[in-house]
Amino acid sequence: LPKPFATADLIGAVERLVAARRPERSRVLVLADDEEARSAISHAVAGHRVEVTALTDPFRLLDALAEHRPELLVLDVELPGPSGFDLCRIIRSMPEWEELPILLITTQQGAEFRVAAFEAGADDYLTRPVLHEELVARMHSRLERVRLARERSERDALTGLLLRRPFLEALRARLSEGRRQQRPLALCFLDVDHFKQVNDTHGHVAGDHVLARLGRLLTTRFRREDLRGRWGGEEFVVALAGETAASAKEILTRTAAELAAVKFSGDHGESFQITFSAGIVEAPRDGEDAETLLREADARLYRAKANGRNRIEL
Ligand code: GH3
Ligand code: MG
Ligand code: MG
Ligand code: MG
Repeated sequence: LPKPFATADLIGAVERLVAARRPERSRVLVLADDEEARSAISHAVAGHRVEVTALTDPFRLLDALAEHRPELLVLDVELPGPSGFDLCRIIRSMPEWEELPILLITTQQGAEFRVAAFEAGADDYLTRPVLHEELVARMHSRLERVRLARERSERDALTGLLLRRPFLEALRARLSEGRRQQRPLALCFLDVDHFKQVNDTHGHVAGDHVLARLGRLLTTRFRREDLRGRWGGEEFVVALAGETAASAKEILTRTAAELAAVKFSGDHGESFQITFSAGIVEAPRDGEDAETLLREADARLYRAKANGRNRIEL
């Protein structure tokens, strides 16, 4: 179970919780040749955690996409030179921007226009005069979809935990936050014991079940702001900001006991139990950067295996 907070830790914990939940600002690129459209958009999104970059020159669009990497493009259809439709088609033909949501703004009405807009690859459109509330609502629904898709792409389907790369990125951010606040961070490296044998004896389906269950335990038995990842196969990583290696060991020992009590069932109806081994390191004591810490945690995990498995080494 998550360890109870001392009163003195409570405020810091709440602050970290809020920081962890606060979504980043979404990046929106707007291409419109009239000041009215651009300022309407900037006004409409003010205070909505959206970062707007406005552009007037259609010939600068591709450079601006590369530079700002927006999560949504708002495109004026009536432009001097290439129309919004043309630009839409060009962007859609580039693999890099295949999935970028495009919202068209136009003065044209009618079914013929709407068909042409979607055929050019737009996701949505608005007719002028633009209603601010409607613009914000449409932008946010697109951005929310983008955010959810990105979150899903960062997670492993079987366990729901972070994949290696997103875990590493988040870990680096936590480490530098820890350095600023002069707080420790515990990093645990886990590996299921004799997992090859689990697969061979009880079948792959049962093996997958074990991994999913362990993923769930790691998700529910740690604080929401702790980071958990599936490093690969049957290897997992957990980072606990503000914890020492010793306090992380207490938490992980409870998780190990809980896992050991689970009765899994194999291919032939037989039941079996599993254990894991782990190595734990503490920043900054054992290292400052992610690579050093992971290497040392892995070395301690290796020692746990050599010392008989079902063990946690500091
Ligand atoms: P040790 O106690 O030393 O860690 O032994 P082990 O058998 O757990 O280690 P080993 O690295 O030899 O075997 C890991 C096995 O994990 C081999 C691989 O087939 C299996 N594995 C990796 N990913 C998955 C998966 O997604 N599902 C299942 N069912 N098995 C997996
Ligand atoms: Mg115009
Ligand atoms: Mg392994
Ligand atoms: Mg193993």
